[in-house]
Amino acid sequence: MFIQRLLICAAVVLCVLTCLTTISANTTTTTIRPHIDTDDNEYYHRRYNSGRRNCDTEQIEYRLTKLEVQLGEKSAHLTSELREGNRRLQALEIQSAEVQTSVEGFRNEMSRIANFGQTVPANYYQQAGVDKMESKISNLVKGMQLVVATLRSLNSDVTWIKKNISSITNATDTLLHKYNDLTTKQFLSNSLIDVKHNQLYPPIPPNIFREPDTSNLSHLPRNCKNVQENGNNVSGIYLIQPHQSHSPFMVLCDMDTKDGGWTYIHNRYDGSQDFFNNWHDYKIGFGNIGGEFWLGLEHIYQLTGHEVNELLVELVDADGDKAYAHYAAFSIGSEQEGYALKVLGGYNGDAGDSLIYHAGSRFSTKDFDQDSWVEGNCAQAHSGAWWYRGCDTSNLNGKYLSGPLPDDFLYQGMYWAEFRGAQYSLSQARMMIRPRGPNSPPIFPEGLFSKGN
Ligand SMILES: [Ca+2]
Repeated sequence: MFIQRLLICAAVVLCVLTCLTTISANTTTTTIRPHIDTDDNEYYHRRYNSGRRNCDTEQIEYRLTKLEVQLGEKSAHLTSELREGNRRLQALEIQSAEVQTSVEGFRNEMSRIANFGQTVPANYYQQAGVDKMESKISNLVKGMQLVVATLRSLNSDVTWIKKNISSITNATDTLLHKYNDLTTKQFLSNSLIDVKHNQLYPPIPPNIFREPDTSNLSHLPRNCKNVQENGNNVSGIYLIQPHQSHSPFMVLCDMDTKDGGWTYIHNRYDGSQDFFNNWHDYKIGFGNIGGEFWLGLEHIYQLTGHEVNELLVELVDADGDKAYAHYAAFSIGSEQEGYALKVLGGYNGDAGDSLIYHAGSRFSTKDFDQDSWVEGNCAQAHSGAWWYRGCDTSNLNGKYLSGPLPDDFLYQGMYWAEFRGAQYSLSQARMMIRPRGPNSPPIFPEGLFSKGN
């Protein structure tokens, strides 16, 4: 009996071991293979039918294994579904944002259309098809989407520009602050003129100035008026010596015009003399006293620097028509003062006043720029030498061309703006001076100093 029971237990143990071995092998297979198909069932049935062991646990293990496989399948499927769901969710979020934007644009556009509808005739919508309207609305929504995108971009640009403006404002403030410490271009230009002048003409020490030696004064006339006063009433060339001159020199005197006694300082009538000369020539004078000439700035200063003179300018155009400009007061400064036109006033005449613009200006030549034109040299630009300012309304030492000029010769000729203009070259010009006398016209207009009385 015991042996029989022992054999039964041994058979059961053997059966269990066999089943465990089978389950182990089967589990490995199902883990690798994703599906338990019909062949597998047949395989298990064959193993089950062909086995001589009848064990219920085999079926249980089979079902557990099948459930495990199915569970794995479901898990993999759910994972895949979860990933797909996430992907769709992200896509939906994007689409949602786009739709929201479109809706906003659509609302705005509908509002605009509604407003527009109030202004159109009632039969407008009847005439226009619904499809057409929908198409239009669709296009408008797309347009609005584009506008919204553009606005966002613009907003970004505006932010960037604001930052730049802020930066520029700060930089400008800094520059303005520094600008107060800078000298102006005009100041530098004037300083340069003074430096150039001082290099050419160093200031004279005070102890060099001396009173004229009256004990050794020349008995020569001091000017043409003095010649006339000495009884010479014939126009011509005379030898004179102003008090301020260390040596005598020849001058041309006019004893006929306006009571005579005029000393020529400038004479042109045929273009035989070149007047486009340098500073040294204009200082000491050039040309032929018996023909065309410039008396010289130093001589003019000797004649006018210590007593106020009258100035008479006489002009003749290419047709022989004459005009004159008379100034009751005329005087120029010394070489140290740049031979500036220091005194000028009391104009009368029929040529017009084309010199008063130059009052106070220094004399400039092509090689010595003392004008107030910062960027250039008037003497070079207008082919002359004059009391240029910035630049001129007269240019009597300009080119001798005689008559009307082409456009590119504007300001180039021997011209007097008030008489024939600046695009013209006169045929004759002369400038004469004479010390003021008791019969000279008043320097200032009558009543100028009597207004307060
Ligand atoms: Ca200049």
